[in-house]
Amino acid sequence: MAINWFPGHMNSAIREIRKAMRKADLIFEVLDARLPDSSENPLVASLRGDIPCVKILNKQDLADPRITAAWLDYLREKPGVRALGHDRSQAGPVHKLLIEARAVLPKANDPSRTFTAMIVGVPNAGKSTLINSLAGRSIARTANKPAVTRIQQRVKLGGGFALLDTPGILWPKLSPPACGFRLAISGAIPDTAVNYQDLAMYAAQWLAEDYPKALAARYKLAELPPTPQGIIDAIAARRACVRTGGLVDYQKASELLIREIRQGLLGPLSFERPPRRGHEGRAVEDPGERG
Ligand SMILES: Nc1nc2c(ncn2[C@@H]2O[C@H](COP(=O)(O)OP(=O)(O)OP(=O)(O)O)[C@@H](O)[C@H]2O)c(=O)[nH]1
Ligand SMILES: [Mg+2]
Repeated sequence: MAINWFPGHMNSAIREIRKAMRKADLIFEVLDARLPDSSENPLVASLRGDIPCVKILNKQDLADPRITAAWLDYLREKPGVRALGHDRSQAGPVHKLLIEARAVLPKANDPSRTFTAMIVGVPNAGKSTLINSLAGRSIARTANKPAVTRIQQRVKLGGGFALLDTPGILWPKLSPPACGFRLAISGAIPDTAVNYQDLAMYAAQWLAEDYPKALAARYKLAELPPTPQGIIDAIAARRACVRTGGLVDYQKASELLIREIRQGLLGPLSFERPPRRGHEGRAVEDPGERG
């Protein structure tokens, strides 16, 4: 079943973002490095017009570094786009992000100006954590669940910058369905709006195709069962997700698999790959190296 989550507060958050964007000098668009395509909100592109934008592939510690590098190459080919990888271990006020920001700002060296950089992205992408890293202190509230920031918060940095934290926003229809599944597995959609058993089936299929060795190693499976259902059964057996009477506890096994993916316990994983350019410049599927 397709996943969608567009609660009322998001509509008002979008209205506020639209209003504040008129005064922004720069957008930091926080994408999840594991899913740079699915976490790219189409509303941001339509709202920002020609305001300079730096795309930040955040949580790169959880993503496959080879694929993140390929995404960065792919994004940098787009006209006017700057892109860089980031994760929360990189702290401090004098930061490569601000160097990137200056590079895209006209009049960046005008000492009389304070530039406002607006930070936007899907829920739980790490926007508030990024603000805290840039500020070098804990100003914005963060937590490992979606929709923590509910109102905009302006934070003044030294060096001519102010940052505007914003609530995470999604869009009304998450399509294709894989986009909704990837966002949900990443943690951008709250537990109450997802069915963990559906997520686990999707994840088992994806991991068997893209990361069979990591999957087999984590759950000590000598051989991977040929179906997603078989994989969940095998994980359940390994981790004692069994009810009295020997019935498989699918909910428990599904939650365990999704939680361990989110925590990076299967190793760094990328949920999607950039399209590769074919001879005529058309995007073709990148078979890449899998395993
Ligand atoms: N592994 C990892 N986790 C991160 C990183 N950045 C943030 N997080 C974690 O992701 C969770 C969400 O971080 P927040 O900064 O609250 O995310 P947000 O985008 O502000 O979320 P909303 O305000 O709900 O939209 C927290 O548990 C952070 O510690 C990162 O680079 N790597
Ligand atoms: Mg936040």
